[in-house]
Amino acid sequence: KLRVVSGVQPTGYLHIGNYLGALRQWVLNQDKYENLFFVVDLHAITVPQDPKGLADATLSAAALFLACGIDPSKSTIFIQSHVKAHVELCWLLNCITPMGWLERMIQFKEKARKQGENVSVGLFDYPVLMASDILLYQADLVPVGEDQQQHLELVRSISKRFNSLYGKKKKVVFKEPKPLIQDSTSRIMALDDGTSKMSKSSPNDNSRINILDPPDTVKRKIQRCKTDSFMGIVSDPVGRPECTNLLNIYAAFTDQSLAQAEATCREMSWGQFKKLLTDALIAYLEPIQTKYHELRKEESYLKQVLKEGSEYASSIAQETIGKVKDCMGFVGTD
Ligand code: AQP
Repeated sequence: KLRVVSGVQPTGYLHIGNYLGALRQWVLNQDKYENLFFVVDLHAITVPQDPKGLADATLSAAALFLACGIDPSKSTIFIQSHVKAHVELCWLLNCITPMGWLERMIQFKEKARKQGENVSVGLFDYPVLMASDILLYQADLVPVGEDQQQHLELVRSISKRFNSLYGKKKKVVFKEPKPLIQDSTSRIMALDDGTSKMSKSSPNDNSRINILDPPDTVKRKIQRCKTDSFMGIVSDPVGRPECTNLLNIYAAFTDQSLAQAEATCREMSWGQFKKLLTDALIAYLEPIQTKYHELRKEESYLKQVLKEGSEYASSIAQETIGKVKDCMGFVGTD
């Protein structure tokens, strides 16, 4: 089986965009690939995090992996910082990655512009840590949305560069991972602006539906979300981005195509459609939330899954680290 690695940052609590764009697809592909899914807490601290908030968001994300249907007997689940090799490989790769490659990263430029002088070295180095996450496990495929494609290209370049610098007698050290392109309809936009991505770190909690939002909160957020003054509920990405996004969400949570959802909702008023959407979301999220709260009440099972996951991941990672250090000329301990 091809190996897939993917992660989620505990920069907040997971929302329905994370669910549709990542978790749901992970679950659907669980039998097809060999999977390693992790909560990338080391990535999260590239922007400031409150320590208590980070710990809770990390465990919450891991519990949601399970609650949403990741089966630990099929997929490996762990917390990134529990496998020390991520940091170790990151340093080794830092030393072969030209600064100019990182300076070209659009996401860094955008985030750095917002943060001004306080931007950290860690944020600049984010793509090299991502390269470590992937190359450590010799991943074949990495699920990426549009915004991560440039990073994955960089990971491939780092892999090539390392192989050409240190690969012995044409033997490659790292695989060159390929993108597993995500369906573009799974890109979910914010509730307060249909042209920007729903995001867990946005300061406005009303801009997203969190997977863990109780029914009343879902209802209130949908009631208040941005709409438009056109008649009918139809998809029109350019002219009616908010309407298109909400229709897309409705289609996804009722397991229909966009065209099917449009056929049902075309003649509806906003009031009728919002009621339908609210009910669909609440019904879909309810069993996930029940499972989640069970897992968080008694955390020993969750912690055991994470411990076993990190042990298994470490065993693969150590093999790669051993090879890499050997190629680079480090003296071993035995
Ligand atoms: N709005 C979205 N629609 C579809 N998929 C999304 N993902 C994120 N937002 C959406 C997917 O979720 C996975 C985890 O992403 P991440 O934690 O690495 O960070 P992100 O992509 O930057 O997600 P957020 O929620 O926007 O977090 P912040 O606010 O911290 O930047 C990825 O597979 C991503 O594609």
